[in-house]
Amino acid sequence: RFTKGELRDALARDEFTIYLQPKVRCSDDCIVGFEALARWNHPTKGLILPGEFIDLFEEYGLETIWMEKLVRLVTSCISDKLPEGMHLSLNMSMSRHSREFASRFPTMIRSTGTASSRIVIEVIENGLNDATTEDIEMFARLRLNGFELSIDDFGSGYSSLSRLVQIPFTELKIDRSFVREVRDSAEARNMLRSVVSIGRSLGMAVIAEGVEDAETLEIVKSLGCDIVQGFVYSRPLPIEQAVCWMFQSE
Ligand code: G
Ligand code: G
Ligand code: MN
Ligand code: NA
Repeated sequence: RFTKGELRDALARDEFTIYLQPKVRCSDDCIVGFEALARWNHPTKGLILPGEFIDLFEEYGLETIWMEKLVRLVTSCISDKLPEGMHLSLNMSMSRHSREFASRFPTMIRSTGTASSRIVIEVIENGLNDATTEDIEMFARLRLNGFELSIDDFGSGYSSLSRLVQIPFTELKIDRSFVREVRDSAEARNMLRSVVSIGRSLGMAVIAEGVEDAETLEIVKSLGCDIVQGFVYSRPLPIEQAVCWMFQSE
């Protein structure tokens, strides 16, 4: 477990970055965008995954510093590295600081010149349990300002289905734990088919995440998923490598 001092110093030394994982459209196998995933290039311990530091940012009051960095990385990636039309997804928690920060997204992004329609804001389903009226209004404002909104890890949390109606999500990401089961379980396939139908009927793009093999890929395609994200296409890669991968797979 890292101390506040360690994380603060690492932020100051700019040791955090993002890796990118492609999102591939099922209908034509085109890359539609990438998800940005936080990574720590530790000087002695090597690459550290967000499970070991993301929650600590919140606990230590360092979240805003990371989010400022994240927005800089995301907007510069969009304008310098990605072809026109491709989007980049970022993850936000539902902590107080992170919600305050997100309410400033529209002004912040406008000043960078990046089109807000190229940014997808992913919120994990479980974070929405205690969403207040103000939170719902904040998401509505983000959507009105052009941002795409994604409900992440859907099916793993306990948010009520009414959240799906109250918040104008444009994308629904089905949790890996369901996707993993579809090859071997008819129940999981039925569940996935139902979730696809819920997402579709609410006008959302449905993403299967955590697809690792060709057989699962065929199944989630046949069940009507719009987009796939998973090791079957690529692991999350450093920015430059992701860009190379993208041009090679054209
Ligand atoms: O990157 P990995 O592949 O290990 O991601 C693990 C988890 O960390 C995912 O659930 C993802 O949503 C979360 N995560 C990754 N990057 C960020 C980030 O920048 N902010 C927040 N809040 N969560 C992130
Ligand atoms: O934000 P979210 O929890 O959706 O973050 C995606 C997480 O899923 C990251 O930790 C990423 O490394 C991981 N991931 C992406 N594709 C796969 C996959 O095909 N298999 C597994 N096991 N994990 C994956
Ligand atoms: Mn995510
Ligand atoms: Na997820």
